[in-house]
Amino acid sequence: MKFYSFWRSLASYRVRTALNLKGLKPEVFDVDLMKGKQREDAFRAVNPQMVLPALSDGDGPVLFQSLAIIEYLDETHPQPPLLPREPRARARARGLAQIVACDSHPLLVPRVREYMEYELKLDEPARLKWIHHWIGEALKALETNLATSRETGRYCIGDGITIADICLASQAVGAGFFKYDLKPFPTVRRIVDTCFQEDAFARAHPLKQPGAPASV
Ligand SMILES: N[C@@H](CCC(=O)N[C@@H](CS)C(=O)NCC(=O)O)C(=O)O
Repeated sequence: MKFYSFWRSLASYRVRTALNLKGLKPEVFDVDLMKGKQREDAFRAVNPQMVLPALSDGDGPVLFQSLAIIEYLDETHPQPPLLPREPRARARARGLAQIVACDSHPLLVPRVREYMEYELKLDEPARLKWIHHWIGEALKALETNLATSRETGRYCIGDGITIADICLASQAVGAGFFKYDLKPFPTVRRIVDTCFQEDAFARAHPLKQPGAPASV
């Protein structure tokens, strides 16, 4: 397997966690988002969307989009499962994951931040206001769901790690990157702290990757 990623990429962090949980060790190719390497021809040939992560498995087509890649890994390496078996619980796991990966994170990615800066000419406080707003909207939705659902356990769904926990951890790390305070979200914090105690999450953490700074 070839895994195209970058230490700071939250979507790569999601896939890296899933790879660790499955005990998979792909060859890692670093694409430096801070140097704009995702837009160079070499990576454009891998993923025409010019975003991370991407994964190639053998000689099959390159896979893209973190949730699609995680579900592929789950289907091809079923243990440990990253989706609950029961259909309603599966839908809830996917729904929680999508709050992060489809509704919040896409509003903060480099190309959106760059568009705000260079096209819309928004200054840094305005850009940060946007980022904090959308991080907070997702966290409020996640906290309310997790705190009020009887299905919430040690993790988002019962006592087993799912795709929802992988995404929740990436939301928390992203909040940290942008200095967004998690104090008002006790259930989110409890679950994320539990995840971080797991080796698969700890080893996948963006700041533990080669080339990452000690803090951001
Ligand atoms: N929805 C995508 C997100 C892809 C994405 O935007 N990735 C970011 C890094 S986390 C990226 O490569 N951005 C490059 C850019 O915005 O130019 C997924 O979950 O895989």
